[in-house]
Amino acid sequence: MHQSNGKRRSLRFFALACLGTLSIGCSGAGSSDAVGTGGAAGVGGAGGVPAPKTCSVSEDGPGPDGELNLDVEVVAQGLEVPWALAFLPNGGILVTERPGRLRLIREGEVLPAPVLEVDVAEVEVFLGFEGGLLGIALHPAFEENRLFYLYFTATKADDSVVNRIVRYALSEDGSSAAVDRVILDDIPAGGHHQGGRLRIGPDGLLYAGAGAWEPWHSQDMSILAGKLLRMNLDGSIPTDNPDPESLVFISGIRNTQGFDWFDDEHLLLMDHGPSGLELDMPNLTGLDEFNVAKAGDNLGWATIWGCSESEGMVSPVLTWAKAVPPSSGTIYTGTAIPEWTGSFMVTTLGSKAFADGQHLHRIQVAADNPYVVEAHQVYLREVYGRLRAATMGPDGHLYMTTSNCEGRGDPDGCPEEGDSVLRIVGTNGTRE
Ligand SMILES: [Ca+2]
Repeated sequence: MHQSNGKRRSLRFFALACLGTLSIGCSGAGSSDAVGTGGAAGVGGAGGVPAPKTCSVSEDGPGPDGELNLDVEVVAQGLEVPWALAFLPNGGILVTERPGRLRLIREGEVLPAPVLEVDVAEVEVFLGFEGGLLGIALHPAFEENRLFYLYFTATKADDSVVNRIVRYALSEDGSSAAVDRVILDDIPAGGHHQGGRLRIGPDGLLYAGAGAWEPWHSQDMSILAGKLLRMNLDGSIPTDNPDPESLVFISGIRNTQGFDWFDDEHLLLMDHGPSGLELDMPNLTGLDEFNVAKAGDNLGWATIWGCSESEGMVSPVLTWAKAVPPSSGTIYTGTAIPEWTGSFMVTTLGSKAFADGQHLHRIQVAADNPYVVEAHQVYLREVYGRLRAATMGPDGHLYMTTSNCEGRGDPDGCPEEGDSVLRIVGTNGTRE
């Protein structure tokens, strides 16, 4: 912990004041860090999208159940903590397994030999290590150059633990891959909160969610942890980044594993709320976040959380009193479930103690304003356990992975068939 005792006391007082109400617009009075009158989300509004200063708290569990019965298919099984998916032009699916293996799924079969084994860090830590082989993204010109990116946690020669983005070239038959180059190294890492999601944005650039193990990292703009990073495809800094000398695109993040683009300007971005222990406030839990964020926004961690506000920081649009730990998030672009088209679909990682935090969450924002949540619903509550990846497939269906073989939610939670890749292909009427 790198904060002074004085700072810690201030944060503790703030948290108690805020949790005492858990209400919309908890203003953070009592904290020297928060002014309660700042713009919060109100600093937005460019591009014709108004940005209201609203933040709502789902007080009573994760939300209402969705009304549709879903047709869910098992695409593949026998995996160990599959973290991210990438769809190859020939129909194959690359899937990362957190212990360090890249696997190829072909016609429903996971090929026995990994495409690649990555030497990932192993760290002994309370509740288990969250690092390993995490995100994957194909280069936009993959069909020509066979390049793809991986994000993983590595131990360096001096025993420090970092997150790293490396670019690889996939062999023609997809059975192996070779290092092309290191794209970004030395993202500070720890036991938890690795971030790890990689995506190519609508601008064709590479975005990486980097989590913060040390809370203070998120507000230090010279540190890559606790940020959404934006980089050219070779890892260099885009000249139109908010700071043209920095990869930081959005700051004040605790641990994002899921984000997508509402339009060219606005990202929908999930962040994890506090566990409390990291700020010496064991009762400060829950408050996972759905944010709308633009280039240069500061999402507030570890100065504000929940609906509290502070000048120059952007509060979430929706947060939950009880933990709904979000992993991936993707906008449903398919038409098989027309009611979902345009919705932000979020997989969540509840533990056994918060089992209704294990589900697929649908967040519907207004078609002309992402800051307005029109509805949010819970699907597949406690059906498949912990859900990790959420990715739209080229077939227009939503693919997900389970994450039950990591022992985090339930040491006995790993089924005989291991973790799975699932896809939702349609609906089968409505709930009774
Ligand atoms: Ca936040």
